[in-house]
Amino acid sequence: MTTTASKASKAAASTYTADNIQVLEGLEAVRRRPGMYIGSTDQRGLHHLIYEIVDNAVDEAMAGYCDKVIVTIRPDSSVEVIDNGRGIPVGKVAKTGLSAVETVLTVLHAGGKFGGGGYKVSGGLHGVGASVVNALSESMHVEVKQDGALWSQDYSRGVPQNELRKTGKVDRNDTGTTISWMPDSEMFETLDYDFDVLAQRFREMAYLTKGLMIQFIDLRDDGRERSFYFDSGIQAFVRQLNRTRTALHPDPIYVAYETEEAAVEVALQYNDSFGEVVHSFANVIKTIDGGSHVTGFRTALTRVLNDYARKAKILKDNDANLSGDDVREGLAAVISVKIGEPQFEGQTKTRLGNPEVKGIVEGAVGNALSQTLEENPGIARRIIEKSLTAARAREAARKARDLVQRKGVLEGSNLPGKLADCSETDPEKCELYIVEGDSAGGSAKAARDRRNQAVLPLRGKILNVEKARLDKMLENEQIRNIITALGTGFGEEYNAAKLRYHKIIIMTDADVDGAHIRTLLLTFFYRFMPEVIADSHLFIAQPPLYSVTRGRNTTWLFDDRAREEYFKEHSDKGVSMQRYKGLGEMNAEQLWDTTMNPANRQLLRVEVTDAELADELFNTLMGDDVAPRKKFITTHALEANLDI
Ligand code: 0RA
Repeated sequence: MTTTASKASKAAASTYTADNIQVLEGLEAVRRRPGMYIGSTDQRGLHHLIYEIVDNAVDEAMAGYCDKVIVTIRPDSSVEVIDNGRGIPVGKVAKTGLSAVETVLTVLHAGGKFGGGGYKVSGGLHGVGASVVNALSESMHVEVKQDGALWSQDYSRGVPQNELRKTGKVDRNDTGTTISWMPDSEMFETLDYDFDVLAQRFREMAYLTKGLMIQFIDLRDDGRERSFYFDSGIQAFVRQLNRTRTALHPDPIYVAYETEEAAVEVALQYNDSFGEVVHSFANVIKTIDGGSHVTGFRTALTRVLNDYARKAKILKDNDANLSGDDVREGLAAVISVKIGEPQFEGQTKTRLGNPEVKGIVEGAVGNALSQTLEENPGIARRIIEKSLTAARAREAARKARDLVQRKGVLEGSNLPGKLADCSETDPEKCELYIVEGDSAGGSAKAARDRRNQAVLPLRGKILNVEKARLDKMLENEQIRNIITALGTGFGEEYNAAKLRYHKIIIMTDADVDGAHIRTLLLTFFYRFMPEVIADSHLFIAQPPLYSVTRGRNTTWLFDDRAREEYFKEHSDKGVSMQRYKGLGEMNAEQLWDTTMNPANRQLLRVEVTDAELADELFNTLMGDDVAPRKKFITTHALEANLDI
């Protein structure tokens, strides 16, 4: 390191000062504790490098100078990011004595920070800047096109290998920056990027930066490519969220407001579902835990809808106000703020702190929304009717809940009659099999280990919970049986400590009906007991699809692929094969051996790794639009992997 450093300093000998030493110390610090700067050195950290560089280009786009970014992963795992912005300035920065290019790429926290205040030059939105990427790269190459010239410079582990020098001529109108780097394999546990994770992030960035085209090219393996461009930005995002639902008004309501301090953009559109989907961002970074911008938005929404409903006499004098929950039922919204110095709070830094943002968003949304309602009384009425229905349903659900609880007290026990419980009482050791149909339920009861395995049979199809209201849902006996068997309550009243079984295993037939019931159950848990999934309590049993018997040996095959492989390896002479369409076709011993015995069985754990994706999936499965639902169920019904 020292040798390379002195080589580099020769180039700028006259300006070799304390600043340069600081630069080297800075880069050294990054290499010593990379996790401090990019979170981790696993795949996430590797992705972080790309985000850092792309963020710079997105800043340039936000400032109005760039409309295209091309990200390429090369076969050797190096990455190239090209933008058509102004190009990092090649001139000297007084404070560092270095070119702006070299400053941005070697000085920690440079980039934006010396460009003055205001949100537009927020720079390195993830906060650490391009110099960190450089420090963690075996090699980096930068090219800048500016004022008709092409400039280039090379680095190794953050240390310049040559001066920034003119290496060619370009058209005067042709400007931009290209940065390519090879991550240092000494620093990272893996150099394997996940195409889907990156593509999802670029899609989000493109939504939040309207007019910016992000092209993503993966040259590894067979090669893949995706381009993201949204002319209408977050309005397109909201349309996408509502794609599988029925909107209550044709166009999203759009709010854009800018002050010296902040830029606010909000798009919202109601649909006829009962859920709420709100995505919030600060400086293009997702704020999963919300924060001051979301609080400001919610306050404005509740206030404006109540004011309008009173003025239009939709709410009568002695009606109670609509609650926040009421006005957010069926809401799809995207909130995006851009500010100079975002403060990210909470353990995972996913909540926006800045208190001044609340008032700015509240004011902006309040004004724009009340104007929209005044100008579109038809839309206003539809939204408020929807909120009123929500308020009434909430009241009905409260009564239904009271009723369920009272009933439990009267009957002396909360447990449903159909439940065959286990004798063990430690929830950690207990399993509940939720089984399709009474006959399969009978087999499962006979097959189980009654010490720790309980069985709850469901009769026929349970109702579609995505389309059903809370109060309707509680009227359904099958659903009530599940809730009471688990003991936790549901929705806001869910109490994890009361869960009676730490493994809840859905066991349905390996046919299309079975897949449908499984989907209904998954939807129920996802919507009303998401904690069960988040805490890894939900599983799917894997009954075999075939048995092949040769003499006295029986082999169980779990899917068609296993069957094909079996017959590739074995001749089919003297073999009899049976297909099991339903659990009921197996006797108790077979069901135990193949599907319930912890020593042999295969369970799939249900996971929701991406809430947005899962939400969309469930809507595709359960939403109003029947066609995509059918398609999904028929093409995926018998796929083994249900991890979502
Ligand atoms: C204007 C000024 C500065 C940098 C940029 C533009 C710029 C940086 C990057 C990084 C990748 N692509 C870019 N395009 C433009 C100097 C630093 C500042 O004041 O922000």
